[in-house]
This record gives sequence, structure tokens and C-alpha cells, in this order.
Amino acid sequence: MKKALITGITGQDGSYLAEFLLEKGYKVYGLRRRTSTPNFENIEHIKDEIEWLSGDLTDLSSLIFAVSISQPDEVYNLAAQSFVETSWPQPLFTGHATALGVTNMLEAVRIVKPDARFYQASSSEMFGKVVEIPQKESTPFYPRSPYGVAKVYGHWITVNYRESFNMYACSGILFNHESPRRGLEFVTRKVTNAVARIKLGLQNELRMGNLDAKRDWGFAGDYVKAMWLMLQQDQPDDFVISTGETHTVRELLEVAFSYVGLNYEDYVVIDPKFFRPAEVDLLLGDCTKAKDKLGWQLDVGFEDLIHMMVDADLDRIGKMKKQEVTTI
Ligand code: NDP
Ligand code: GDR
Repeated sequence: MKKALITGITGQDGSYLAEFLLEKGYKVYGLRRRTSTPNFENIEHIKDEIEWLSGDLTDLSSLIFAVSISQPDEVYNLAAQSFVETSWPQPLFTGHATALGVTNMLEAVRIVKPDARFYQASSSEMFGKVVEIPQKESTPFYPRSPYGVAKVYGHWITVNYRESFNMYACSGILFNHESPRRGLEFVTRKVTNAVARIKLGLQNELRMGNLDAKRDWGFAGDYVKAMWLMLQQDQPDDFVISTGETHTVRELLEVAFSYVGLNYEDYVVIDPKFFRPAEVDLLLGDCTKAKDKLGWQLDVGFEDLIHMMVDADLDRIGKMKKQEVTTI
């Protein structure tokens, strides 16, 4: 039975990856930091199938302990301060967790289990103010936020450990991927949650930032398969994972609102609060290498993804509303 250690297992990607690996027969260890209230929402349904370990990316001792206990064949380093907007008010924490946290995890693997295969969750945010369209593995980086800068460090330290210590370490440069388990502050989920609340009469406006930003949005369930494929190759390498399509935030609004028969222009209010100090205007990935070498492909397209998320929010909020009515 293969063993995998996942950091960031309570997040969106961690929960899909844990499901995927359990289905493949892996023993899954999940690193979880202590929180004042439980945050198992994404992982509740498989919580008892996971071996839980306590740790934090900023605490090397806890990572050494986690690798010693789990003796993993594969390590998926998904934990990070992952919200771009928060990286301006919290640049140092973002640097500690999202940048140096990667070195901590690599050190724990190098010291305790150097033959474990290592996946680093890198990001299209590294391309930032893009110097080439579409972006591929060889495109130079130009990050535009403390988060993007931290991810560039995480990417290069992963490559460096591969080249310095001959470790099987891969960096997956993933473009935006979403799902009903996406955090509520990210733009897709913010929109689908608001659409459901407006449709159910619980909200009547939605305050948004830059509607012209363009993103290459895919489904998280498809993207975790690529992470696993990267660790099954003969040689470690870095791969871009994307859909090869880009859409504006405005198109996202149109798709989500029109799905429930509403016009977004009747509800959306532009609020300067949601504009960023430096924006990433356009992301569009070229994942030819992943398709050719990994045989990776995606199943869910942009419109189906947004419809799936609206449906899930309608269902969840509808049930909560019903419960409230019954309780009253
Ligand atoms: P989430 O924000 O949903 O999950 C982040 C996870 O990291 C959570 O489990 C969180 O724990 C954990 N975490 C945060 N800080 C620490 C820390 N200091 N120590 C231990 N755990 C910590 O992110 P996603 O699932 O969306 O993304 C997974 C990874 O992929 C991240 O590294 C992200 O930056 C990267 N990425 C994501 C993309 C996307 O579009 N989703 C695209 C490209 C890269 P808690 O539950 O306690 O908060
Ligand atoms: P991003 O995702 O920054 O690309 O990072 P996010 O969904 O937060 O923003 C996407 C784009 O939408 C614009 N936008 C708004 N964004 C938010 N959150 N809220 C708004 O009201 C709003 N209005 C417009 C933003 O300006 C931006 O251009 C995500 C994260 O998952 C990272 O961890 C990951 O690395 C990258 O994707 C790839």
C-alpha cells in the first residue's frame, strides 16, 4: 500500500486529492494546523479514512515529525496562504508560509525520507504581468503580488532541491481551478454563492472589483489528477496545467446570473475596495507538455463548472433556509 502525506488537506485541492488517492488504495496522512474551531467542511465525508498529523509549514520540527511518522512514498505540498488579496496586508506571513514553508517541507523530506517523491503547488500567479501569451513552462516569471513572489521562491527552491540533492521534486504550475469547495472569498465562489443567495431572496446586491481581469479557470477535481500523474513519471519535471481558454470576470458573472434567469447588471456594484494594488490582467495557459507527457486531460469546461458551483450553492443555501424555517 503506497503512503502519501498531504499538507493543506483541509483546503479545496487537498480534499479532492485525498479522495482521489484513497480511491487508488493509498494510505493518506493529512497534516493539519490547529484551529480554534473545526474546519473539516471539505473533508468531513472522508475524515475517518485519513491519518491526522498536527503541524504547520512554518514549524520545521512538526514537519520532521510528520514525515517520520508517515514515512511517505509521495508528499503533496498544497498548504499555503493562498488568497492573493491577503498577501498585501500580510506579506510577511505569506512569505513565511508560502515561500519558506516550502523549504521547511523539502528539508523535512531531505533529512528524513529523501527518496519520497515531492509535489509543490506552484501557480500561474508567478507569470503575473505576462511577458508571453499563452504562458508555458519556459515563460519568464513576473509576479505582481507578495503571494506571486512567494510562489516564485517556492518554485525555484523545488527545482533547486531536485538539482542539488537529486530529489524527485516536481513543480506543478497550475492555473486557477475552482469547485463547490472553493473558499468563499475567491471570485468564482463569491459570485456563485451570491447568485444563489439573490435567487433565494437573501441578498440583493453583489460588490465586485475589476471585471476586466481574465483568468483560465478549470475544475479542481481534474487538476488533482495532474498532481498525481507528475509523481508517477520516470523523471521529475515541471508542468503547466490549464484549460487553454480565458474568460473575463464579467463573462463569469454573465454565465452565473443567466443560469438562474437573472441579469448581473441589475445586481453588481463596483466597489474600489476589491481592486488590487497591482493586478494580473490576463492568464492563459498552454499545457501541451502535460497533455503529451502525462496524458492529462480535463473533463469539465468553464460553463459546466460555473453551473455546477451555482447548483451546489443553491442546494446548500436552500437546505439551510428550509432548516431555519422548520426550526422557527
Ligand atoms: P486553500 O486555501 O483552499 O487551502 C490551503 C490549505 O493550506 C488549507 O488546508 C490551509 O489550512 C492550509 N494552510 C495554510 N497555511 C498553513 C500553514 N502555515 N501550515 C499548514 N497548513 C496551512 O487552497 P487551494 O486548495 O485552492 O490551493 C492548494 C495549493 O495550490 C495552495 O498552495 C495554492 O496556493 C496553490 N494553487 C491554487 C490554485 C487554485 O486555483 N486553487 C492555483 C495554483 C496554485 P486551514 O484549513 O487551516 O486554513
Ligand atoms: P486569483 O483568484 O487572485 O487569480 O488567485 P481570485 O478568484 O481571488 O481573483 C481572480 C480575479 O478576479 C478579480 N476580481 C475579484 N476577485 C475577488 N477575490 N473578489 C472580487 O470581488 C473580485 N472582483 C474582481 C481579481 O482582481 C482577480 O483578477 C487564485 C488563488 O487560488 C491563488 O492561490 C492561485 O495561485 C491563483 O488563483 C492561480
